[in-house]
Amino acid sequence: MLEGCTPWPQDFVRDYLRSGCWEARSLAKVLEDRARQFPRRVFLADRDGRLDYEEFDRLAGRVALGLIERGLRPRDIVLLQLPNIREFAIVFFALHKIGAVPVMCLPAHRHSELAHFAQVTHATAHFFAPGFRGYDFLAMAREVQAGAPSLKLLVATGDGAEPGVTYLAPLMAPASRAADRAPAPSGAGGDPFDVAFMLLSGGTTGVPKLIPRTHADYLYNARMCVEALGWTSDTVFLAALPAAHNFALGAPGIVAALTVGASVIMCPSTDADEVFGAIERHRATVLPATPALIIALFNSAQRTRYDLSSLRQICVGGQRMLPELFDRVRATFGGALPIHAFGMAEGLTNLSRPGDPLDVQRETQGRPVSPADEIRIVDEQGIDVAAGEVGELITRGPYTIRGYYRAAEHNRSAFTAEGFYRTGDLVRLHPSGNLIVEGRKKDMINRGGEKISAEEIENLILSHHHVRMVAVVAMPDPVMGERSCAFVVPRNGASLTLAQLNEFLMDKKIAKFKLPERLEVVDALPVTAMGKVSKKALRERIAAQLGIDRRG
Ligand code: OOB
Repeated sequence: MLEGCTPWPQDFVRDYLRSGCWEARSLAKVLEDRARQFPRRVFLADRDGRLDYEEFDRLAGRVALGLIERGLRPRDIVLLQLPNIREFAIVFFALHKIGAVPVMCLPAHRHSELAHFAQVTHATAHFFAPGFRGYDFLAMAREVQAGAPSLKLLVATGDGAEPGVTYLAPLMAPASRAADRAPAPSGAGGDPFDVAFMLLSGGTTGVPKLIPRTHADYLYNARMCVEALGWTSDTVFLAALPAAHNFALGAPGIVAALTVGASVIMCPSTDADEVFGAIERHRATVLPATPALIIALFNSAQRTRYDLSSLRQICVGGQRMLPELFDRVRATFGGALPIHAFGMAEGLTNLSRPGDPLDVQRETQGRPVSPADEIRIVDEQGIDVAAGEVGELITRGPYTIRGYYRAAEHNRSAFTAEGFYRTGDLVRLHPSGNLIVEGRKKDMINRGGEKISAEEIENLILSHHHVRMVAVVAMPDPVMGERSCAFVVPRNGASLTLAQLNEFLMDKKIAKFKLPERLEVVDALPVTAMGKVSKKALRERIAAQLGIDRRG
């Protein structure tokens, strides 16, 4: 396995191979197989049209050849930062044909995150869409490159003549018939049991952690999602949430669709009109969404203008879907079934099952997709709680990582000695065998499914010279579930406003969703009996304060 990763122990490897969880096939190989099996079936559609499996595979092959010509090599690590457009999937599979390893960056990431990923991985290339949402990604890419000498290649979507930039459009164009007949690099470049790509952790630490996922583990994860949800080659999956996120990428997502020869619609925006329009135009059957997105879609005046009757399943995850929201989804989207998706980039995916009794589907966050997933619910001492009691969910299995990339020290606390991943989620086992998420231990803000590490933002705020102490906590929000609130103790006599604080944080060039949305300036922070800052007391204080603000 790639240096810096933690392999599964040999006896587990043998078990996962023997039981058929892991197959010796890479992502590129699965694509090539599907292209042979379903050449004329649509794999991918977006605003620019449709690509069948064969065409798509050919395009990915051409791009792979072009990238090899420009110096990309097997096992190179690259930053993939593309929105939900066809190029996202084409480049993703082109990289797999080469055997290169993408880091799945979000379009929301900025210099600070990208520079960190480049520095940790020694990435050799950065893929981006120059003008996406009016932001100058090229300027950012150049700035990141200036500080990260390993980044030799900048690759932009479209066409252009900027010096030092490779453009994708010419790589996708047929060079000549002969070139297309030349053997495109095949999946041979990717060892099925080695790292295929790196996802990013929601984050509880000072800097985001990288999550190495192998071909075999991810394909198994995706296949089990397909099985749990009963997808077939007729499934039409609409990716409107960022495709680089595990939820839309494979759990269940684009890679899950690929395993059964289904179709994927790439939708670059979560704007209600765009999402509804894409559902209607492509007769989408499955929509993954966060509760925040579902609420925004409900609230859109446009909803009744579109024909949404093709929808069969609405997978809701990233945050807990309350039973009331489940009911509204059922009542509103003409017969589509809400599915709870309680997953994590580290691996474990829990889904509710269409065949379960309705009250179980409504009230629980589903159960693991694989019988080989081991889950335990433990107390502070690591001892299993009594059936039905709340405790921390810990897990290991054939698609849950054994360690973050190059993070030996953090891994010692994030995993148990037996290799269980400590999810930080507080759950309870329902008599049906499904899980109910009751809360979490980890120090993170879950803003509409986007995760913000309190520690990361606190460290940045502490570098402001007006700040003596800080604690960032979640405050309740009816749409986003949570938003972040910073409690600041200023230095003697200093003052600070939210606008000043956020201007300071924007200078640090971080993703915008991480900015605090409220600032409370206080004289002191409450502490626990152990002398630690009591975030619980702060969460309660801000929740009470918001209750007062909203009422009056
Ligand atoms: C998904 O993945 P991540 O890595 O962004 O975040 C994982 C964390 C979980 O540990 C949990 O705290 C929370 O997000 N979460 C949920 C949830 N789904 C995720 N909490 C309550 N209910 C749910 N349904 O968010 C993710 C990955 C794959 C599929 C779906 C979500």
